[in-house]
Amino acid sequence: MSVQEIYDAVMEYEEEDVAELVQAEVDAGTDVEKILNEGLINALDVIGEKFSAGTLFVPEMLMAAEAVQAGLEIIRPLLVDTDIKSPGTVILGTVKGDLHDIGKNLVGMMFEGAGFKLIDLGTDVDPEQFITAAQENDAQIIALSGLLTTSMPEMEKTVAAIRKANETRNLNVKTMVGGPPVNAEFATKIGADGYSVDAPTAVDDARAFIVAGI
Ligand code: B1M
Repeated sequence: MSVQEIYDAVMEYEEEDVAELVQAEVDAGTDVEKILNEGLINALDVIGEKFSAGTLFVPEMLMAAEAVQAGLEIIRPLLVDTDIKSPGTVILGTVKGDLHDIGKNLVGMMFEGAGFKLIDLGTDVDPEQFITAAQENDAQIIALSGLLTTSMPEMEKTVAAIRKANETRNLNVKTMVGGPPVNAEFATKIGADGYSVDAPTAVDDARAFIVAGI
């Protein structure tokens, strides 16, 4: 039994095996970060490279994603169980036109693990849905995820709509963006308040906004 076996099972799209192997590693006390990064996420990176190279296609990419999701479900309780007092409320979603949700789900789990109240709007979320959810839940932060290059203009549109709502609709939220096509420079360019490279950093950055009094 090893983390390598988890990686291999993802590469073979063996969803049930992934769940069982992750559970076995968790039971054996293996570091969750190691299971996550070396077993699950690493495999998806290689799947992505093979997709780019044309050696596998969307159905295989989807089966690998489902296998990873099965592993994440086993890890979820370890990431989200907490007694920490809520630092604030975060609205999270993948922007319009983009259906990728594994990274977003991971970000959500880490927010929950840090005690934040999380409203996860899912994928393919349009700007108005983010704004309405923030208003209804008195949120401090809206976090946008996107994996496609075409998600970048959608993020820009969404951030612009939120900034306008901050000025005209009695909203007071900070916007954070993340995902492989974006970076800090892009975040600044579109007027977002922050960019976070990964899930733990997103939590630290959100905490910093709250501590700074938003
Ligand atoms: Co898609 N896909 N996909 N895909 N897919 C990519 C993204 C791609 C890079 C693959 C490739 O070509 N190498 C490519 C995008 C190219 C581009 O635009 N530049 C691509 C493509 C082209 C497509 C389709 C267009 C394919 C097609 O239909 N021809 C299609 C688009 C569908 C749509 O969205 N409209 C598509 C579909 C799919 C599947 C449905 C099959 C599946 C997604 C299933 C799902 O999510 N439930 C899928 C998958 C699995 C991938 C890859 C292989 C893996 C993505 C992933 O989950 N990574 C991906 C290649 C790759 O990334 N290596 C690829 C693991 C995840 C943990 O990482 O999401 O980056 P990530 O999250 C990280 C950080 O980015 C950060 O934290 C996380 C880590 O801690 N982060 C945030 C993420 N969001 C954040 C938000 C924050 C902060 C940090 O807020 C503050």
